[in-house]
Amino acid sequence: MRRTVMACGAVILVLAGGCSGDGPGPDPTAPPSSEPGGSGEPSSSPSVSESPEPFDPQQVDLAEQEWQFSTVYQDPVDVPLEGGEATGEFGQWEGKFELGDDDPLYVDIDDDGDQDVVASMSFSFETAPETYQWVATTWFVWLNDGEQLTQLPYPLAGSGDCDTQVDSVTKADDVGVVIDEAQMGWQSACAEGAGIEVTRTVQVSYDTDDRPWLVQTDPFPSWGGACPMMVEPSDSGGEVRTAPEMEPASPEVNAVIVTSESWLGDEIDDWDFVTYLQEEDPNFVSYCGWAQRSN
Ligand SMILES: [Ca+2]
Repeated sequence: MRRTVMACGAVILVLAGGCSGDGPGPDPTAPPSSEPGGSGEPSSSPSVSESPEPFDPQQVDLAEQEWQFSTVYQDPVDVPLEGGEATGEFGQWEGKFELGDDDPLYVDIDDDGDQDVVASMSFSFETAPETYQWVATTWFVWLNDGEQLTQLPYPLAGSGDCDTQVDSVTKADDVGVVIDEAQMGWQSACAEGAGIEVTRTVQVSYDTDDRPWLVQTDPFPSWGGACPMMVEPSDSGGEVRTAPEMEPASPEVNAVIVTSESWLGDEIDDWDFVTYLQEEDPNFVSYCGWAQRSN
């Protein structure tokens, strides 16, 4: 509706008062048309709403937005989409960014009453002129503050070559979204594919400074964003939290921190972004969380 209001403002300038809104509707006695470009009365009053309609995120064209693209491994780059596409550098590659194949999901992911958006973007690198090889698809949250959408930089979920594969991101019955995905087995070959199925429910929660975080709520509290797979076991101990300053992750089962690589570890002062296993999990499923840095 914001756009309509602004258009109405422009009409005011042009028609000198045609948008004042003091009448109930178009004047039925007005002539059906006036001379083009004439300075007389407008042919009819533009329709006027009594009050602005709420911001509608479905009116935002994600194909024409400035995005940030990242995977859980590679840090964000700015991607100004035009017509749903852009070209540019990502990590070591030069290639093409595109809106993901699936339709945007409109869901109130932070439970504040305003509909937010979950949407995906893919990156393919150019191996030869006009020849592309898919690298990754990442799902992101765009939060609606009642006036506009703002993208959270953290990947919600991601599919990559020889990595986790996302099957679906759907609306949860209660709050948030349900992500069905499959992880690679630890030390398994790429050809074996991602065979360890994981289903997790994720919402956006706010800390005491009102910072938004992706938080897993089911099957247990944990980081809700994409998670790099474990590289190797580690001796690191310490408590893991769902997000900095937030509740403990995996409160029922001991979290065993393992090594992994992610740019998120450089994002927040005094907090490490970690991959952990749940103790005695035979599948070595990787989960993520935040551990306070011990200096
Ligand atoms: Ca919301």
